[in-house]
Amino acid sequence: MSFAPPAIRALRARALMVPFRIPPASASGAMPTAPLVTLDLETEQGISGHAYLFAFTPATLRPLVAMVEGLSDMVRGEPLAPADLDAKLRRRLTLLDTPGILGLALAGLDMCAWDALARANDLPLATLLGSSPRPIRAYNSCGLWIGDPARLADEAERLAAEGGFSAVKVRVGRPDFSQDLAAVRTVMKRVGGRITVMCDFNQSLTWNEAIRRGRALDDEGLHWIEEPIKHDDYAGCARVAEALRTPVQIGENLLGPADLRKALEARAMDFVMPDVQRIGGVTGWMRAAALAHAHGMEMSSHLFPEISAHLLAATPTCHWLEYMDWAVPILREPPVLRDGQVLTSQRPGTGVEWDEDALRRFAV
Ligand code: SMN
Ligand code: MG
Repeated sequence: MSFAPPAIRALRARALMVPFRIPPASASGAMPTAPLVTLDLETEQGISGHAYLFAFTPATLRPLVAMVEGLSDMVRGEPLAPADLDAKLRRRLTLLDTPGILGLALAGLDMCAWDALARANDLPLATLLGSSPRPIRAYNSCGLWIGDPARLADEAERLAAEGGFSAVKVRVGRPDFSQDLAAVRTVMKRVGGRITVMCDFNQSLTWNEAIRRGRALDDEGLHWIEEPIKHDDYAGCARVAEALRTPVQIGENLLGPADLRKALEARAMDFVMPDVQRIGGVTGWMRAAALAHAHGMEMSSHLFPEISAHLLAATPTCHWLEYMDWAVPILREPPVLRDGQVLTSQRPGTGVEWDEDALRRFAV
Protein backbone atom coordinates (compact mmCIF):
# COMPACT_ATOMS: atom_id res chain seq x y z
CA MET A 1 0.00 0.00 0.00
CA SER A 2 1.22 3.49 -0.68
CA PHE A 3 -0.13 6.88 0.22
CA ALA A 4 0.41 9.43 -2.52
CA PRO A 5 -0.18 12.87 -0.98
CA PRO A 6 -2.60 15.04 -2.91
CA ALA A 7 -1.23 18.23 -4.46
CA ILE A 8 -2.03 21.64 -3.01
CA ARG A 9 -4.33 23.69 -5.20
CA ALA A 10 -4.63 26.97 -3.28
CA LEU A 11 -4.23 28.71 0.05
CA ARG A 12 -6.69 31.49 0.83
CA ALA A 13 -6.87 34.02 3.66
CA ARG A 14 -9.69 36.19 4.98
CA ALA A 15 -9.41 39.15 7.38
CA LEU A 16 -11.88 39.45 10.26
CA MET A 17 -12.53 41.72 13.21
CA VAL A 18 -14.24 39.52 15.79
CA PRO A 19 -15.75 40.97 18.99
CA PHE A 20 -14.31 39.73 22.28
CA ARG A 21 -16.68 38.51 24.96
CA ILE A 22 -14.28 39.99 27.54
CA PRO A 23 -11.83 42.41 25.82
CA PRO A 24 -8.25 41.76 26.97
CA ALA A 25 -6.13 44.43 28.64
CA SER A 26 -2.59 43.43 29.57
CA ALA A 27 0.35 45.48 30.85
CA SER A 28 0.97 46.42 27.20
CA GLY A 29 -2.52 47.85 26.63
CA ALA A 30 -6.09 46.99 25.70
CA MET A 31 -7.44 45.24 22.60
CA PRO A 32 -11.01 46.23 21.70
CA THR A 33 -11.59 43.64 18.94
CA ALA A 34 -9.80 40.46 17.82
CA PRO A 35 -8.10 40.83 14.42
CA LEU A 36 -8.18 37.25 13.09
CA VAL A 37 -7.12 35.78 9.75
CA THR A 38 -8.73 32.54 8.62
CA LEU A 39 -6.76 30.27 6.30
CA ASP A 40 -8.15 27.61 3.97
CA LEU A 41 -5.88 25.24 2.09
CA GLU A 42 -7.44 23.33 -0.79
CA THR A 43 -6.03 20.16 -2.28
CA GLU A 44 -6.57 18.71 -5.77
CA GLN A 45 -8.39 15.82 -4.05
CA GLY A 46 -11.04 18.29 -2.79
CA ILE A 47 -10.04 17.96 0.87
CA SER A 48 -9.39 21.24 2.69
CA GLY A 49 -7.49 22.26 5.80
CA HIS A 50 -8.41 25.18 8.07
CA ALA A 51 -6.63 27.31 10.64
CA TYR A 52 -6.70 30.84 12.01
CA LEU A 53 -4.06 33.33 13.05
CA PHE A 54 -4.22 36.16 15.59
CA ALA A 55 -2.86 39.39 14.06
CA PHE A 56 -2.70 41.20 17.46
CA THR A 57 -3.50 44.61 15.89
CA PRO A 58 -5.71 45.81 13.02
CA ALA A 59 -2.56 47.26 11.41
CA THR A 60 -1.13 43.78 10.76
CA LEU A 61 -4.36 42.26 9.46
CA ARG A 62 -4.03 43.13 5.76
CA PRO A 63 -0.26 42.53 5.55
CA LEU A 64 -0.83 39.09 7.07
CA VAL A 65 -3.52 38.24 4.51
CA ALA A 66 -1.22 39.43 1.71
CA MET A 67 1.65 37.36 3.15
CA VAL A 68 -0.47 34.19 3.23
CA GLU A 69 -1.63 34.84 -0.34
CA GLY A 70 2.00 35.27 -1.37
CA LEU A 71 2.79 31.86 0.11
CA SER A 72 -0.10 30.41 -1.91
CA ASP A 73 1.88 31.05 -5.10
CA MET A 74 4.89 29.22 -3.59
CA VAL A 75 2.98 26.07 -2.60
CA ARG A 76 0.61 25.57 -5.53
CA GLY A 77 1.15 22.07 -6.97
CA GLU A 78 3.35 20.93 -4.04
CA PRO A 79 2.52 17.58 -2.38
CA LEU A 80 0.64 17.76 0.93
CA ALA A 81 3.60 16.75 3.14
CA PRO A 82 3.77 19.41 5.90
CA ALA A 83 7.29 18.76 7.23
CA ASP A 84 8.75 18.62 3.70
CA LEU A 85 6.85 21.75 2.75
CA ASP A 86 8.11 23.56 5.86
CA ALA A 87 11.73 22.57 5.11
CA LYS A 88 11.44 23.62 1.47
CA LEU A 89 9.88 27.01 2.22
CA ARG A 90 12.29 27.85 5.04
CA ARG A 91 15.22 26.94 2.77
CA ARG A 92 13.88 29.19 0.02
CA LEU A 93 13.34 32.02 2.56
CA THR A 94 16.69 31.67 4.36
CA LEU A 95 18.12 34.96 3.12
CA LEU A 96 15.07 36.89 4.37
CA ASP A 97 14.64 34.80 7.55
CA THR A 98 11.24 33.99 8.95
CA PRO A 99 10.25 35.88 12.11
CA GLY A 100 7.39 38.38 12.19
CA ILE A 101 4.44 38.27 9.81
CA LEU A 102 6.15 35.80 7.49
CA GLY A 103 6.64 33.40 10.42
CA LEU A 104 2.96 33.65 11.35
CA ALA A 105 1.94 32.96 7.74
CA LEU A 106 4.26 29.92 7.54
CA ALA A 107 2.83 28.57 10.80
CA GLY A 108 -0.72 29.11 9.52
CA LEU A 109 0.08 27.26 6.31
CA ASP A 110 1.63 24.43 8.33
CA MET A 111 -1.45 24.17 10.59
CA CYS A 112 -3.71 24.01 7.50
CA ALA A 113 -1.48 21.40 5.86
CA TRP A 114 -1.56 19.14 8.94
CA ASP A 115 -5.31 19.61 9.25
CA ALA A 116 -5.80 18.64 5.58
CA LEU A 117 -3.45 15.65 5.93
CA ALA A 118 -5.34 14.38 8.99
CA ARG A 119 -8.64 14.80 7.13
CA ALA A 120 -7.24 13.00 4.07
CA ASN A 121 -6.43 10.09 6.40
CA ASP A 122 -9.78 10.38 8.21
CA LEU A 123 -8.00 10.80 11.56
CA PRO A 124 -8.11 13.40 14.33
CA LEU A 125 -4.85 15.38 14.33
CA ALA A 126 -3.89 13.97 17.76
CA THR A 127 -4.16 10.44 16.31
CA LEU A 128 -2.09 11.32 13.25
CA LEU A 129 0.57 12.62 15.69
CA GLY A 130 0.70 9.23 17.41
CA SER A 131 -1.57 10.05 20.33
CA SER A 132 -5.35 10.14 20.59
CA PRO A 133 -7.92 12.85 21.36
CA ARG A 134 -8.36 13.15 25.10
CA PRO A 135 -9.50 15.72 27.67
CA ILE A 136 -6.75 18.27 28.36
CA ARG A 137 -6.60 20.14 31.67
CA ALA A 138 -7.11 23.84 31.04
CA TYR A 139 -7.12 27.20 32.78
CA ASN A 140 -9.70 29.81 31.94
CA SER A 141 -7.65 32.70 30.58
CA CYS A 142 -10.62 34.73 29.28
CA GLY A 143 -10.53 37.38 31.99
CA LEU A 144 -8.80 38.88 35.05
CA TRP A 145 -7.30 41.53 32.81
CA ILE A 146 -5.86 44.76 34.12
CA GLY A 147 -8.90 46.87 34.95
CA ASP A 148 -11.31 47.57 37.75
CA PRO A 149 -9.83 45.78 40.84
CA ALA A 150 -13.22 45.81 42.59
CA ARG A 151 -14.53 43.29 40.02
CA LEU A 152 -11.66 40.79 40.24
CA ALA A 153 -12.97 38.51 42.98
CA ASP A 154 -16.38 37.98 41.36
CA GLU A 155 -14.78 37.59 37.95
CA ALA A 156 -12.38 34.90 39.22
CA GLU A 157 -15.31 33.01 40.68
CA ARG A 158 -17.35 33.33 37.48
CA LEU A 159 -14.43 32.27 35.23
CA ALA A 160 -13.81 29.16 37.33
CA ALA A 161 -17.49 28.24 37.44
CA GLU A 162 -18.29 28.63 33.73
CA GLY A 163 -16.48 25.50 32.51
CA GLY A 164 -15.78 23.85 35.84
CA PHE A 165 -12.23 25.20 35.52
CA SER A 166 -9.69 24.48 38.22
CA ALA A 167 -7.34 27.33 37.26
CA VAL A 168 -7.36 30.99 36.20
CA LYS A 169 -4.67 33.56 35.32
CA VAL A 170 -4.50 37.07 36.76
CA ARG A 171 -2.81 39.84 34.77
CA VAL A 172 -0.22 41.98 36.54
CA GLY A 173 2.35 44.63 35.61
CA ARG A 174 0.59 47.77 36.84
CA PRO A 175 2.84 50.83 37.34
CA ASP A 176 2.28 50.60 41.10
CA PHE A 177 3.17 47.17 42.51
CA SER A 178 0.88 47.56 45.53
CA GLN A 179 -2.04 47.36 43.05
CA ASP A 180 -0.65 44.12 41.55
CA LEU A 181 -0.29 42.64 45.02
CA ALA A 182 -3.82 43.72 45.91
CA ALA A 183 -5.15 42.13 42.68
CA VAL A 184 -3.39 38.82 43.36
CA ARG A 185 -4.54 38.79 46.98
CA THR A 186 -8.12 39.58 46.03
CA VAL A 187 -8.21 36.64 43.60
CA MET A 188 -6.38 34.27 45.97
CA LYS A 189 -8.65 35.19 48.86
CA ARG A 190 -11.78 34.34 46.84
CA VAL A 191 -10.68 31.22 44.92
CA GLY A 192 -7.15 30.43 46.17
CA GLY A 193 -7.68 27.29 48.22
CA ARG A 194 -9.69 25.44 45.55
CA ILE A 195 -8.37 26.96 42.30
CA THR A 196 -4.85 27.13 40.86
CA VAL A 197 -3.86 30.74 40.08
CA MET A 198 -1.15 31.85 37.65
CA CYS A 199 -0.06 35.44 36.95
CA ASP A 200 1.29 37.13 33.80
CA PHE A 201 3.46 40.30 33.68
CA ASN A 202 3.53 40.43 29.86
CA GLN A 203 7.21 41.47 29.76
CA SER A 204 6.56 44.72 31.62
CA LEU A 205 9.43 44.69 34.14
CA THR A 206 13.20 45.17 34.30
CA TRP A 207 14.95 42.21 35.89
CA ASN A 208 15.64 44.14 39.11
CA GLU A 209 11.97 45.00 39.39
CA ALA A 210 10.98 41.44 38.46
CA ILE A 211 13.07 40.06 41.32
CA ARG A 212 11.64 42.64 43.74
CA ARG A 213 8.01 41.96 42.74
CA GLY A 214 8.56 38.24 42.33
CA ARG A 215 9.99 37.87 45.86
CA ALA A 216 7.05 39.83 47.25
CA LEU A 217 4.71 37.42 45.41
CA ASP A 218 6.61 34.29 46.45
CA ASP A 219 4.40 33.69 49.50
CA GLU A 220 1.09 34.23 47.67
CA GLY A 221 0.83 30.65 46.39
CA LEU A 222 0.89 31.44 42.64
CA HIS A 223 1.42 28.46 40.32
CA TRP A 224 3.69 30.43 37.97
CA ILE A 225 4.92 33.94 37.19
CA GLU A 226 4.73 34.47 33.42
CA GLU A 227 6.93 36.66 31.21
CA PRO A 228 8.22 38.97 33.95
CA ILE A 229 10.72 40.67 31.61
CA LYS A 230 11.46 41.11 27.89
CA HIS A 231 10.79 37.74 26.31
CA ASP A 232 14.15 37.24 24.57
CA ASP A 233 16.40 38.34 27.46
CA TYR A 234 17.14 34.73 28.40
CA ALA A 235 20.04 35.65 30.71
CA GLY A 236 17.77 38.11 32.53
CA CYS A 237 14.99 35.51 32.74
CA ALA A 238 17.49 33.07 34.22
CA ARG A 239 18.48 35.58 36.94
CA VAL A 240 14.82 36.07 37.81
CA ALA A 241 14.03 32.33 37.78
CA GLU A 242 17.05 31.65 39.99
CA ALA A 243 16.01 34.35 42.49
CA LEU A 244 12.38 33.23 42.91
CA ARG A 245 10.72 30.25 44.53
CA THR A 246 7.63 30.54 42.30
CA PRO A 247 8.26 28.89 38.89
CA VAL A 248 8.89 31.29 35.99
CA GLN A 249 6.92 30.56 32.83
CA ILE A 250 7.86 31.89 29.35
CA GLY A 251 7.44 30.70 25.77
CA GLU A 252 4.61 32.48 23.94
CA ASN A 253 7.20 34.51 22.02
CA LEU A 254 9.62 31.69 21.12
CA LEU A 255 10.05 31.86 17.33
CA GLY A 256 10.76 28.21 16.63
CA PRO A 257 12.44 25.23 18.34
CA ALA A 258 15.89 26.86 18.04
CA ASP A 259 14.74 29.68 20.33
CA LEU A 260 13.57 27.06 22.82
CA ARG A 261 16.99 25.43 22.66
CA LYS A 262 18.66 28.77 23.49
CA ALA A 263 16.21 29.46 26.33
CA LEU A 264 16.80 25.98 27.77
CA GLU A 265 20.57 26.38 27.49
CA ALA A 266 20.30 29.70 29.37
CA ARG A 267 18.01 28.12 32.03
CA ALA A 268 15.64 30.99 31.30
CA MET A 269 12.52 29.36 32.75
CA ASP A 270 11.03 26.58 34.88
CA PHE A 271 8.01 25.94 32.61
CA VAL A 272 7.50 26.57 28.89
CA MET A 273 4.35 27.55 26.94
CA PRO A 274 4.92 27.85 23.18
CA ASP A 275 2.35 29.48 20.93
CA VAL A 276 1.50 27.43 17.85
CA GLN A 277 1.57 30.46 15.51
CA ARG A 278 5.06 31.53 16.68
CA ILE A 279 6.77 28.21 17.32
CA GLY A 280 6.20 27.20 13.70
CA GLY A 281 2.81 25.48 13.52
CA VAL A 282 2.38 21.77 14.21
CA THR A 283 5.81 20.98 12.78
CA GLY A 284 7.56 23.49 15.05
CA TRP A 285 5.44 22.50 18.08
CA MET A 286 6.30 18.80 17.83
CA ARG A 287 10.03 19.59 17.68
CA ALA A 288 9.69 21.93 20.66
CA ALA A 289 7.75 19.21 22.54
CA ALA A 290 10.62 16.79 21.93
CA LEU A 291 13.11 19.31 23.35
CA ALA A 292 10.95 20.01 26.40
CA HIS A 293 10.60 16.25 26.95
CA ALA A 294 14.35 15.69 26.67
CA HIS A 295 14.86 18.41 29.30
CA GLY A 296 12.08 17.10 31.55
CA MET A 297 10.23 20.41 31.33
CA GLU A 298 6.47 20.87 31.66
CA MET A 299 4.95 22.36 28.48
CA SER A 300 1.71 24.35 28.23
CA SER A 301 0.02 26.08 25.30
CA HIS A 302 -0.72 29.72 24.44
CA LEU A 303 -4.04 30.76 22.79
CA PHE A 304 -5.51 28.54 19.96
CA PRO A 305 -7.19 25.98 22.27
CA GLU A 306 -8.74 24.02 19.36
CA ILE A 307 -5.47 22.87 17.77
CA SER A 308 -3.46 23.10 21.03
CA ALA A 309 -5.61 20.34 22.56
CA HIS A 310 -4.40 17.95 19.82
CA LEU A 311 -0.82 19.14 20.23
CA LEU A 312 -0.82 18.82 24.02
CA ALA A 313 -2.31 15.33 23.73
CA ALA A 314 0.85 14.44 21.77
CA THR A 315 3.21 16.36 24.12
CA PRO A 316 4.92 14.03 26.63
CA THR A 317 5.30 16.76 29.27
CA CYS A 318 1.78 18.18 28.74
CA HIS A 319 1.03 20.67 31.53
CA TRP A 320 -1.83 23.22 31.04
CA LEU A 321 -3.90 24.31 28.05
CA GLU A 322 -4.67 28.04 27.94
CA TYR A 323 -8.39 28.27 27.22
CA MET A 324 -9.38 31.39 25.24
CA ASP A 325 -12.81 31.83 23.65
CA TRP A 326 -11.72 34.34 20.99
CA ALA A 327 -12.55 32.11 17.98
CA VAL A 328 -15.85 30.82 19.39
CA PRO A 329 -17.95 33.33 17.36
CA ILE A 330 -16.57 32.00 14.04
CA LEU A 331 -16.53 28.24 14.73
CA ARG A 332 -19.27 25.80 13.80
CA GLU A 333 -18.24 23.56 16.71
CA PRO A 334 -16.41 25.49 19.45
CA PRO A 335 -14.28 23.50 21.92
CA VAL A 336 -16.30 21.47 24.42
CA LEU A 337 -15.41 22.04 28.09
CA ARG A 338 -15.94 19.51 30.85
CA ASP A 339 -14.72 19.67 34.45
CA GLY A 340 -12.08 22.23 33.57
CA GLN A 341 -10.81 20.24 30.62
CA VAL A 342 -10.98 20.90 26.89
CA LEU A 343 -12.24 17.80 25.11
CA THR A 344 -9.99 17.38 22.07
CA SER A 345 -12.18 17.13 18.96
CA GLN A 346 -12.75 13.56 17.75
CA ARG A 347 -13.45 14.69 14.17
CA PRO A 348 -10.92 14.20 11.39
CA GLY A 349 -8.32 17.01 11.43
CA THR A 350 -8.39 19.63 14.17
CA GLY A 351 -12.19 19.94 14.21
CA VAL A 352 -12.02 23.56 13.01
CA GLU A 353 -14.95 24.34 10.65
CA TRP A 354 -16.10 27.89 9.91
CA ASP A 355 -19.49 29.34 10.60
CA GLU A 356 -19.62 30.99 7.15
CA ASP A 357 -22.42 33.39 8.18
CA ALA A 358 -20.25 34.63 11.03
CA LEU A 359 -17.27 34.99 8.69
CA ARG A 360 -19.36 37.19 6.40
CA ARG A 361 -20.57 39.23 9.37
CA PHE A 362 -17.06 39.89 10.73
CA ALA A 363 -15.24 40.30 7.39
CA VAL A 364 -13.27 43.52 6.85
C1 SMN B 1 -1.79 37.47 26.25
C2 SMN B 1 -1.78 36.92 25.01
C3 SMN B 1 -2.38 37.57 23.94
C4 SMN B 1 -3.01 38.77 24.14
C5 SMN B 1 -3.02 39.33 25.40
C6 SMN B 1 -2.40 38.69 26.45
C7 SMN B 1 -1.11 36.81 27.44
C8 SMN B 1 -1.47 35.35 27.67
O1 SMN B 1 0.27 36.93 27.32
O2 SMN B 1 -0.53 34.61 27.92
O3 SMN B 1 -2.63 35.04 27.68
MG1 MG C 1 1.28 35.49 28.49
